[in-house]
Amino acid sequence: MPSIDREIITRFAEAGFQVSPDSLEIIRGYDGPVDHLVDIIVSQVDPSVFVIQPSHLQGINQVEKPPEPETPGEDGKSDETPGPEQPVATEVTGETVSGMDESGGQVGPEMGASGLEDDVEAFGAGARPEVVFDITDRSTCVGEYDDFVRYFRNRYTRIYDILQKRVRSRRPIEAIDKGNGREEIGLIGLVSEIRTTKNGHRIIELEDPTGSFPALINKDRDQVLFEKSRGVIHDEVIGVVGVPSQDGGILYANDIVWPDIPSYTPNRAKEPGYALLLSDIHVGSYEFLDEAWERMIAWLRGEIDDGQGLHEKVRHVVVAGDIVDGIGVYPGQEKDLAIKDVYEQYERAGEYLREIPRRVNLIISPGNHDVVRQAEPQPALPEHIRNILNVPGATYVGSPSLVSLDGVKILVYHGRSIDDLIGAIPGQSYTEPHKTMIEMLRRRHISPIYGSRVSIAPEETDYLVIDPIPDVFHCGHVHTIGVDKYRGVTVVNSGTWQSQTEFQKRMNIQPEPAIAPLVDLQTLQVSTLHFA
Ligand code: D5M
Ligand code: FE
Ligand code: ZN
Repeated sequence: MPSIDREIITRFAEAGFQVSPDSLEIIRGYDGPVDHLVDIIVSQVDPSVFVIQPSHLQGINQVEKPPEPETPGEDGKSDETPGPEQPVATEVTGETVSGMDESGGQVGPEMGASGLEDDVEAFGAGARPEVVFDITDRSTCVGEYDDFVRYFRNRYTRIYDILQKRVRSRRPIEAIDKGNGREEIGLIGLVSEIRTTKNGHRIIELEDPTGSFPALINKDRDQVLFEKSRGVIHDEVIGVVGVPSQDGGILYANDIVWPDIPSYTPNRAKEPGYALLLSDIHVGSYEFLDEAWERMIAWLRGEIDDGQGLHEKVRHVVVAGDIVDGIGVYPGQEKDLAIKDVYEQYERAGEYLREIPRRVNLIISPGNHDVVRQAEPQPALPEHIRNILNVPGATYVGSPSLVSLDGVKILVYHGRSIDDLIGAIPGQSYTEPHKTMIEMLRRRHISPIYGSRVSIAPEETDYLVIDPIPDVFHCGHVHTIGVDKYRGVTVVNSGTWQSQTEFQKRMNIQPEPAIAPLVDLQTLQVSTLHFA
């Protein structure tokens, strides 16, 4: 295989995509740097895509080349006029240049082949985090029909195993007989449809590997059960206990059982140590709160007294995604961007992260603004982005992933599915993200709904199933703080370091920025530190 092909394939694989042979040929014909092109494609392609096809490359001729790397000592200006072989000069070019000017001469690592500076001291002096599970480098899916069948079967089997002890008189769907009007049976199924009859009763269609069967929740018979059934959502796996009708065509439901977590005794660290939970830094946005960030750094370094010497015990900093603001994430984002080049955003993010004292372990997981496959589970940031970030010693994981910090298992997930779940489950809101995270724990699934805003990559194993039970569950994405305990699990949404953007103002999203939750790994108590 020609090395250029290998490079293209590798770059896409790092970002969690496969490339069709036809696309490979088109990309080969592009004369700019492959990594730049791949990043642009990755950040713009629809998240539901698993294989890059020629139709995804229609704008390829319009992809601009990245600005020439700046060398320190130069006047900081890069080539404003595109080279003669570059026919298209859009508005973005000019903006990119002015964005670069704003960073002045302070640009840290040079962009280029590796970008890595050898003399940067590595993070993490003590016990290292242990990655318990993570999709990174294990993606197997191509996104074909069979992959989805296999994926949902795996979801079903894994949640079945959790549910089976709690659903009495279990029966596979094909073995349901005509009822005698008394005898109860239990079904475990994936919710394939939810509908309301013309009389207002609810019908939940359940699927297992042997067939499909409707369960009826009568709105007049049991108010409590009917209310409970409002929380049933598409594609989750639940148990329903009830009595089959006399003709064997429907199940009259008496109870709904979620896989939920049992009352749980969490692991605790043996030695004193804290984990600082961050997310949604959004470097590159005009709204990134650099002053608040610097206050947090000053606290971490012991330059601001918190009265309790908390900073000394911080052993880990976990970032749950949206390190940078990215490009092209929402309509009109250019207007919100102080740095309009995504590589430069990562360079700056690296500078901010390198201000963190080196004694801590830095754990970095991606979000929907980062340059990586958008379909979940998201793999870790790819190698060339890590090189630009240049924070040696950091542990890069996917989203979700389970990481053990001094024996405490923390489930890190950006939180995109919160958008879908808030819309689907009654009583949820952006101001209380911990409640929605608890709904994920109850369903033992990070992102049950298929085909809504979150797109799911049909991996061989459903990495989105919550098993084993985490000690701490950490999300971000919604830019609001939420801290709670649920049956022994510590639930934290770590907010953001970005104040309200114009887009968020239009969408009526009220962020709570510059608050950092700090988890004591010995007691699992959470303090929230305010840096605004
Ligand atoms: O998401 C930040 C917040 O903004 C999060 O609460 C979701 C919300 N959001 C993001 N995009 C949209 C759209 N298109 N509609 C409604 N709400 C949205 P972040 O991913 O960090 O930018
Ligand atoms: Fe965000
Ligand atoms: Zn996000």
